[in-house]
Amino acid sequence: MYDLWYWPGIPGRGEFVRLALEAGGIAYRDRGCDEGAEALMEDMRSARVQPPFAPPYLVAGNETIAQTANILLFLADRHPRLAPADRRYWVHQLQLTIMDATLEAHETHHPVGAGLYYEDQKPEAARRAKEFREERIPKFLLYFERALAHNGAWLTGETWSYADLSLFQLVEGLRFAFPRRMAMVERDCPKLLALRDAVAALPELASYLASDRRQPFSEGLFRHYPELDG
Ligand SMILES: N[C@@H](CCC(=O)N[C@@H](CS)C(=O)NCC(=O)O)C(=O)O
Repeated sequence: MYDLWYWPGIPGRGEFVRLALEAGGIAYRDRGCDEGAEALMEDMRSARVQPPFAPPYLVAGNETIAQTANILLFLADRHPRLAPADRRYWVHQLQLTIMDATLEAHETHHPVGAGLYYEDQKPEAARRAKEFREERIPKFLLYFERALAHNGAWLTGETWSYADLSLFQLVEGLRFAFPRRMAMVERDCPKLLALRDAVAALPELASYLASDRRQPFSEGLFRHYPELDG
């Protein structure tokens, strides 16, 4: 049994871990969602030999593992279904790239400081978002499209790995935040869209995706400010 700690009420980076746990049929407790933000902050303050810097983090017995891509790598070591052993570094490489894209998406609305309000950095956000949607979204998505062209329906070929699940979540987040731009870019990414649809249709995820445990987008990493889209 694992304990996942992440902020309640938003999918955020916790969702990349949740999707892997859910699709892998791995038992876990969603402690932040179940017990709230106060409990999360209290747990963060507790004395640990290997403290996490920020959520999400996973507690597995005596070990606490943080950094989203690191958590997924850790899980795949213990649950081989999550990534083929002979392509573990490829899957990790993809995951790190997905996390880069995710951070850049966050920086479109918080380009100056994560601790400041969006309202205090709107001109910088407008500049940053323009570059992100015109240059970076196509560059990231066409990279994944190219990766799929060399591998097949999934990023490792025959079946899904945790990177496919995370890529689904990235597309969902970008669609939420930048619907107008995504409608344009998606035309050039048929394989990526097929992967997105295949993850959405996975029997392993059906009950989770239909449940209220799946947090809707709102605040957090992916935010929809119409003035930042276009
Ligand atoms: N690189 C880390 C980033 C972790 C992170 O920034 N977590 C956010 C929530 S999504 C947070 O609560 N950060 C607090 C902080 O940076 O002070 C990861 O991929 O897990």
